[in-house]
Amino acid sequence: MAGNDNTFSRNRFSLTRRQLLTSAGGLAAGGAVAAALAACTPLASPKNTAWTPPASPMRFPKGYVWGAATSAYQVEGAWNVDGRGPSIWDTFSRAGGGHIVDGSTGDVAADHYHRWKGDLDLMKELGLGGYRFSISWTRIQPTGSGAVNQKGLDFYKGIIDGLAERDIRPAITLFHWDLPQPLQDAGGWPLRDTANRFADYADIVFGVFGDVDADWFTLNEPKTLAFNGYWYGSHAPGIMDPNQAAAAVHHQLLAHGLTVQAWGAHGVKGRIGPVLNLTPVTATDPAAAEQTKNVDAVENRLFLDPVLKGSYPTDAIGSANGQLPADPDQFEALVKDGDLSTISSPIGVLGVNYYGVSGVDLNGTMVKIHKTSTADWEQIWAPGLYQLLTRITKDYKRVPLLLTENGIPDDMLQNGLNDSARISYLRSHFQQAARAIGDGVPLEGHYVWALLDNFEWAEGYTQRWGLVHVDFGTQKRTPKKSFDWYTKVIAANAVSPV
Ligand code: GCO
Repeated sequence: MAGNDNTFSRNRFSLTRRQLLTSAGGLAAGGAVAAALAACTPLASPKNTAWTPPASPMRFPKGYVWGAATSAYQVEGAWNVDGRGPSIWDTFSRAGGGHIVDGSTGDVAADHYHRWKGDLDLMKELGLGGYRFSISWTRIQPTGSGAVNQKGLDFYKGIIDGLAERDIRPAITLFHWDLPQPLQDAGGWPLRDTANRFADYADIVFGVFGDVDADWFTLNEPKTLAFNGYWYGSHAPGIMDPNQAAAAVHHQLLAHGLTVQAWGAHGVKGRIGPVLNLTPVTATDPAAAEQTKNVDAVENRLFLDPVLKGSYPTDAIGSANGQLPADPDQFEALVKDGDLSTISSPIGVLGVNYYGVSGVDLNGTMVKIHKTSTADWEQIWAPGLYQLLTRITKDYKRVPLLLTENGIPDDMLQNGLNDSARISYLRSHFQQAARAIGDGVPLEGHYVWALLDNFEWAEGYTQRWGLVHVDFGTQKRTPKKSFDWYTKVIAANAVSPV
């Protein structure tokens, strides 16, 4: 396990972390990053940069789902209550050693486990059409296999029924990174059997909730778990091995495919798909085209191609600049006959998490080309959303899209509740979403990350992403200014220019 208390290791796909891993110079490469930052200019196409929003409000199609999202470990707390078993995030956060910047854990988080009724009322007040949450595997199967914990099922039944009473459509994610610890002890996602264990767990959930008309999501951001968890070591389980990361990619995708099949076999209502975080990338130097193509393969096509085309890109894994530096032969050996047809089982919806763009330099390092939010990996560039949505629609078979996450943490310079930076961010991204719909993208909804301030993984409680402020001492909820603004957007089903 890595003892990560330096600034590099906390980032999701930080320029520094990537530089550290891909350059022989290691830490000394910091100077090169600074030089790249100083030298680079955005090369986004004029079509993307020239567009300006119309002076009148942009309207959304009838039935467009305005949502907000959370995930189990980040909000629930109650880590050892009612039979819940330990996940890799309990182990990772409780281990100390600088894994979490403020030394915190998700033991209590936003105490949503005990306060969910009030939180559902807040959603109603906001006017949400959809709420995306995740089910904690270890509440349902405390050890990740075998016995089912009825109290865990009851908790989610309460939420599902509560949403129905308030006329809010559930978007249910089966897995948001909280792998049962016993399964990690057995090898975790680099082990093929974990995909089968996941399919068994999904089978239990579908058996109980098969009549719930929802947008079902298999796994959240398999990329982040594989890379941050098994390559950079900055997230649970804190491993630093690109070969394990590559294996974790394949086995999570296999788990996704098996789950889509289980969903079909149960005749579950609604539709199902994965949630992928995707990132448009741009060369910062005309000579960096190949490197940029490699980074695009690692960041985007490694996930989109198997799910939507039934094949892996050939340029994602290898030793060239910008590639995932795992052994391509070892990776190929993991992919058994039939795996790709399982992974590409037809889906009814694709969840897309959008947090921004990145430049790529000659080293194949992801570098900064736009201002970041308080989260240093998040380069804010709303036209990138349009670029991404139109690209998915053009390059892949047509599938309904939901933006399953999009948001920023509070600006350090703004006092908590007066979050006008979040309003500007959301406005510009809603506008680009409307623009994409106007150009024929089948985008059907937009979930803001997040409903509540919560446990932001390795950043602990130092970044607040919520529409609702949470005082973690008293658990008092206070809507921020963005909450009121979003209420008006939802009521009008339109986003105004100012
Ligand atoms: C992710 C996760 C969320 C994060 C959010 C902000 O996309 O990383 O789905 O759990 O909290 O993205 O980093």
